[in-house]
Amino acid sequence: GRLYVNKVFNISAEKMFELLFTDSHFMRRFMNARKITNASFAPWQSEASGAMKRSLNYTIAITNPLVGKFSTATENQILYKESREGQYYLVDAEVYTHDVPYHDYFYTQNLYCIIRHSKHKCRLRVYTDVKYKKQPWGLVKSFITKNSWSGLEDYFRHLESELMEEEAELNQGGGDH
Ligand code: YK8
Repeated sequence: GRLYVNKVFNISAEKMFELLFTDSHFMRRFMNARKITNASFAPWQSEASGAMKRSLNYTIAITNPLVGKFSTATENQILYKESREGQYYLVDAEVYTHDVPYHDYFYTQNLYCIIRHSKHKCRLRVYTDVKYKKQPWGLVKSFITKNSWSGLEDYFRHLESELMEEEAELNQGGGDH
């Protein structure tokens, strides 16, 4: 896998979780900018195991000329029970793209880790992996992997820069941040 984001933000751990994992204005805006449409968010629900789960459905616009222009996607998120409100959040997000070639062979796993640094600071880490449900032919596999990495790199670079803008907005004006 790859570590796409590893950065300390001037945003509390609680606020970071709210920005990324609730139906926040930030996420709505970011999805708009990424041309992610028809988004539906299920609320977080607790599981017998002590973890929380929710799933999202949306349509993504794809710029890759080898693929159609859109794909529907399902993202299943698990907030691990080891998470501690305000301190430490670990979210496993598995993304299935339903309308791309070889969609039944692979999915993407994004692990988001938010760690409290101090009252108003947290570290965000995002660790990403392309997972295979069945083994495709070698050439196809390298094709899927290469195309996935480039899309993911672009997405997380954009997410990091939007979070930096949000950080600047939240911290301006000398409020209680
Ligand atoms: C989530 C991983 C692969 C997929 C795409 C597939 C190409 C197919 C390869 C062929 C288009 C928001 C990606 C990048 C679409 C976007 C997905 C996003 C960024 C030629 C065989 C959507 C995070 C996420 C996870 C997986 C990404 C897809 O929050 O290349």
